[in-house]
Amino acid sequence: MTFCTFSLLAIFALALAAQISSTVAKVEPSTPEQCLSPSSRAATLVTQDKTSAPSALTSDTTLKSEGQGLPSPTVPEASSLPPQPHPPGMVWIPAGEFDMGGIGPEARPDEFPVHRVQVDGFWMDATEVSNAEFRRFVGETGYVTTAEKNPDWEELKKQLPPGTPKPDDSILVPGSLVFSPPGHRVPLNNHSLWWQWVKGADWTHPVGPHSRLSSMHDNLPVVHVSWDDAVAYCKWAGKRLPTEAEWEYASLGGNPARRFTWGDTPPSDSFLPANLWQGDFPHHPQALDGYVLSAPVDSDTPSPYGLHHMIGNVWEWCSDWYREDTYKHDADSAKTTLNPKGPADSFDPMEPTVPKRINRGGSFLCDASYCASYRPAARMKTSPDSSSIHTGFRAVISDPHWRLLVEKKH
Ligand SMILES: [Ca+2]
Ligand SMILES: [Ca+2]
Repeated sequence: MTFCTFSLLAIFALALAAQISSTVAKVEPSTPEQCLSPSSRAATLVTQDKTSAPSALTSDTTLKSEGQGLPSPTVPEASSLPPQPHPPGMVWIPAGEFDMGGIGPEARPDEFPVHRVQVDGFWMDATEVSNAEFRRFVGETGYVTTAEKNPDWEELKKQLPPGTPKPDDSILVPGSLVFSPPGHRVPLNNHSLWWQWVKGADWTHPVGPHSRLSSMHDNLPVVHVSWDDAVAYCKWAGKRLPTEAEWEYASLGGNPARRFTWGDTPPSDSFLPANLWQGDFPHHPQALDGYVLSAPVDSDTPSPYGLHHMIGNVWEWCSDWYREDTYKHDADSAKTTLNPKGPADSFDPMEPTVPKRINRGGSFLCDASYCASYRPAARMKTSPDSSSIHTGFRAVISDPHWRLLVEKKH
């Protein structure tokens, strides 16, 4: 069975591995099938011994259109939508019920039991939040992202096993996680072989201090944003992050729960339904879909609800805390769970000291040989202070809140 995990603890785990790896033994999941994204900034930094910029990627990766194999868009009839005005850049997700949870051989234990969930209708950003949109937020508010600030050791050590020594001050500097493909085949049970904590990597420097966003990258999804950053953006925009129930329901596009959003056919080198990984993971990217890294936020064929890149491209933050037993409680508590908002706290047995939030949808790094997280039911968990090159977000708003926002603006 596979699991996806991404946390600040794992970032620190990349930071001082040679010195104290024995004190953070929980950080490295043991089976090759696990999705070994570092899910904790704290753990990555306390095991970090190299912080150079990756050499095999640039921020100028060629981007082409894609979308083969997706259903034709069938956006809900105008007559079924709430009255005008509609929020710009958002699509209406009509209220409904669905079976939430894993389907198919790739499903993981934390996706069970499958249970009936009902959600109210809501507006959802048609795309992942772009660099241009995030720049507007930063320009108006002066907001500084987590990756651009010095990590606070007093906060980080709360996520680490007692007695973990403080890393050198040279480690505790602004930075973020960057995918760095090794030059040769590597064992899949050690994510530090393809993830690097890169000093100076942040949303405007996606692969490190020597890369810099320009206007030609405006339409790429913003990355290197922590959950805290995503929530701050949503607050500014008058919106909120989706719950994982809302996210999963919206990804299905009005279809019954299914193994993949497009049906039962797994992605392959000849079937490219989303911006995922092709080639041998992680050392030999082939980008048969046109992209090694992220694609423009609206570059694929939209889903039946008009949503772009729900699957693949970049992971998307959700509002919920992660617990592996969330569904068990939801299934026990009611025949149909109404608008579930997740548990009151977080617990990940893989990293018990690290609280984590949910990410959904998979990214340009997802591959069948690894964690197959390009499924609508796949859950990833990441500490809210972590950021990486393959995680972004999109926002939602209820119709009543949108009406209030319109009133406030007039
Ligand atoms: Ca790709
Ligand atoms: Ca996505």
